[in-house]
Amino acid sequence: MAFTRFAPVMAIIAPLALSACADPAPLYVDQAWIRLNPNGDGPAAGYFTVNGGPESTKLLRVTSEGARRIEMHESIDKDGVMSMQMIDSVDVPAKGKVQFAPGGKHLMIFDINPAILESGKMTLTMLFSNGDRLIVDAPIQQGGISNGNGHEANSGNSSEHKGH
Ligand SMILES: [Cu+2]
Repeated sequence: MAFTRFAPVMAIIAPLALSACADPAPLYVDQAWIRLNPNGDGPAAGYFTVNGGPESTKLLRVTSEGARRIEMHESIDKDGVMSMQMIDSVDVPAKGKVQFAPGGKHLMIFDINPAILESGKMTLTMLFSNGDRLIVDAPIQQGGISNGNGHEANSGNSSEHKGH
């Protein structure tokens, strides 16, 4: 009796295991984080690494319910003067790595929802030209200045002090 019950289950598991072995590494995003603007209300910056899948694709857009607007930018050093320009899309080569990092490509994140700031992380949705839609949680880091940073930072500090 037991054998006849288990037999159909085994038949289902075997093909799944085979196809998992044959799959190459998929497109994925890691090392995502957000740095708040040290100047209080200015836009925050977002950084992450895109790891290319078996085929090349393009990152088209990053969105979040936690912010009003997100743009992709690239910092450029022109004769020693740093500036940045908006970029429409970013090529992600097959099996390649594309880094959004300080001093280079980055997200500019405008008007983060205060509830998201409190939660300490923001969920980003990344749309690619191959139809992939990746959802990534990015921890939010303060901009490196702990004082005079607006009420969100202050309320965070006071709740910490309650613990003492
Ligand atoms: Cu920018």
